[in-house]
Formats: sequence, C-alpha cells, structure tokens
Amino acid sequence: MATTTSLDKSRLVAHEGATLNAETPLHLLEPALTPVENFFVRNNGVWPDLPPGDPEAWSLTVGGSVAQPRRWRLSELKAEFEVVSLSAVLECAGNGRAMLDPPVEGVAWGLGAVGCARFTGVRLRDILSACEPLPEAVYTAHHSPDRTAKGAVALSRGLPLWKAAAPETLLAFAMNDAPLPFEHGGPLRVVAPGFPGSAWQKWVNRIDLRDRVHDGAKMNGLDYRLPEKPLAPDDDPTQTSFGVIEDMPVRSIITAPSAEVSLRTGAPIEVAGWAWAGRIPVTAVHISTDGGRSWGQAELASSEERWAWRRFRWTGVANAEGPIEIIARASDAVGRSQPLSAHWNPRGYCNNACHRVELDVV
Ligand SMILES: Nc1nc2c(c(=O)[nH]1)N[C@H]1C(S)=C(S)[C@@H](COP(=O)(O)O)O[C@H]1N2
Ligand SMILES: [Mo]
Repeated sequence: MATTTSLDKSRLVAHEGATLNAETPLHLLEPALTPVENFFVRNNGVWPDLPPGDPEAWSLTVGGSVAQPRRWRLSELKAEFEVVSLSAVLECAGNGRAMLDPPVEGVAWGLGAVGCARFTGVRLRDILSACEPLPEAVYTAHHSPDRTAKGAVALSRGLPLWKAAAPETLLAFAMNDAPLPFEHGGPLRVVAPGFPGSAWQKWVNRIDLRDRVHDGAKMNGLDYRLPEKPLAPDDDPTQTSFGVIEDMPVRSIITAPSAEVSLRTGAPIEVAGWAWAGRIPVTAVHISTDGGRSWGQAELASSEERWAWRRFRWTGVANAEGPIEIIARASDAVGRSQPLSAHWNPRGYCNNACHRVELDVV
C-alpha cells in the first residue's frame, strides 16, 4: 500500500499519470519561495512505500567505486557533515512541453513545472569523500524505492562527478525550513541546481559511484536526452546521437498581470515575473507589448542566491484599445536569449520559448 500523502495540492493543475503529476498555476508562483503546498510534483512511478513518520527507519548506503562503502541514518548524516542551505529553482526538463508543435509524448506541462525553494542538507561531495572514491569513478548512480505500476524501477539517475562534487549539490532533508515532505522526496533527495528536475532524485537510499555514465531507468534512449543536432518531427531519431541534459536553458515567466485582467487605455501596464538559468547566469530581461517588434529592458533584481530565480519588473502604458500581447525574453551571460517559438525535439525537453500573455485594453 502506498504511503498516504499529507500536503494539500488541490490548487495545482493535475495531469495524467499513475500517481500525482501536477503543475502550479503561474499566479501562485508570485512569492520568491514557492510554498510546498503549491510546488509542482512529478512522479515517474507510483508513490514508494516508506515508513510514515519515522525518518530514522530509513538509511543511505554509498558504494560502488569507493574504497570505503558506508551507510548512514539521517541523524548520523546531520551529525557527521556540515549542514548547508541554499535557494534554488527546480524545473522539470519537460516544462513547456505542451507548447510544442507537433505535440510529443509525455506529461503535457504548461509553464508551471517549476518552483523555487530553500533546500537544507549536506553536500554530496562530503559524503562521497568520506567513502574515498577510486580513481576510476566518473559518475554517480542514484537509487530509490519507487516503482512503476508494473513494478519496474521508476527512475534511477546519476550525475557526472564534477556536478556531484560541486558545492551546490546537496542531499537535502528540509525544504523551506521544514522537514522535506514525502511528496518532494523526503526523507532525503538530491538537489542539483541548474540540472533538470529529473536529476534531483527523490527518496534516495543508495548511491553507487561508477566508472561510466550511469545507465539506470530514464537515462537512456530519448529519456531526458536531447539530440546533438536539431531534429525535424519527421526525422528518424535512431539516426541521431543524443546527450544527457546537464543544464537548463535561460527562461522567464510572467506572473503578473494575468490574462484575466483587462486594462484601461492610458493605464500603466505593470509586468512582473521571474527569470533564471542553469550554469550560465541570467543577465537581462526584455519586455515587448507589440508582439516582439520593440523591446524595453526590465529591471532585474540582483540575487545573493546564485541558483534562485530573480525578480524582473517593467512598466509600460496601455496606449490603444484592443488586444495586446506581453512577451518576456530573458538572456544569459553568454548572450543566449529565449527563442520566440519552441525548438522542437522528440520528447519536448528544454522548451524555453518566450512566455506570452494576452490582455485586453478597453
Ligand atoms: N525517485 C524519483 N525521483 C524523482 C522522480 C521520480 O519519478 N522518482 N522524478 C524526477 C523528476 S522528472 C522531476 S521533474 C523532479 C520533480 O520533483 P518534485 O516532485 O519534488 O517537484 O523529481 C525527480 N526525482
Ligand atoms: Mo521532470
């Protein structure tokens, strides 16, 4: 029997799946830190059976290409290693998939498969060094008890050693300063800022170091991988090589105004939202209210938190009556900007096309 869940996710928009897959309506993404109740949920299998209410009945085992295999209870992890906190964006690689044309298979996410939260845990690199990695180790393999409805491993992802050893990569046991909820991988999950959500393994109870790229469930074929060169919908994907997604592209979302609002002629249009990126930081956001013909630079708040999203604001004027379309376009430090329309790929990953909101001026 699956563990019962306790968070009220009723404000989210649910998609199909063997268990909860639900995204956040964009107006609920207004706060800098997304409350856990409003945080999107993605499950590749059904809820695992975990001992409810007793995190100490659970343990983490580390082995594989290490000289010292080890096992810890949660309290032992907290006692042995430095506990750190950081705010980070968690975004599903399939966020924005529903906007692909032609449509592709997979959960039809709009733009709400993303949130920003404060995660507290221990650094993965500290745990790995305690186990003394062997020189051959190049990749981690993460294991969890969740299974598909047919009983297969739901997801077993890993990280290249450079990312596993990066200071921002955590095994987290708290989210927004409360114990990590079961729905989000409690008692312990991977936090891999900048990497796609699929790399943020939930309910992790075993980590093996490997001498090659991990090949667990959802690491092969078209899963969470992108073609190395652009593919057209009619192209045969088996004729192209695919690479594991290791970085999320620059993106922004408009959280206000929402499409339900109508503006009066001459009134200010106050646009606000969030911008973020993966390894290469976001540097600017531009706004258009004329379908992309002209752009104004938004004010972009600085953030002491490298992996959190950043607020942008821009104010214009609703000049003429009729429908207007607000477009937000973020750019990163190497000059990449969000495309105006989606770049198609077979599974619809990393669609960072500009967010557009249509309003009426009356
Ligand atoms: N064990 C396990 N971890 C998992 C998954 C899963 O199905 N099983 N889904 C992954 C995917 S695809 C995403 S986008 C994130 C979503 O995290 P959330 O449900 O906390 O929002 O969890 C990741 N970790
Ligand atoms: Mo995902």
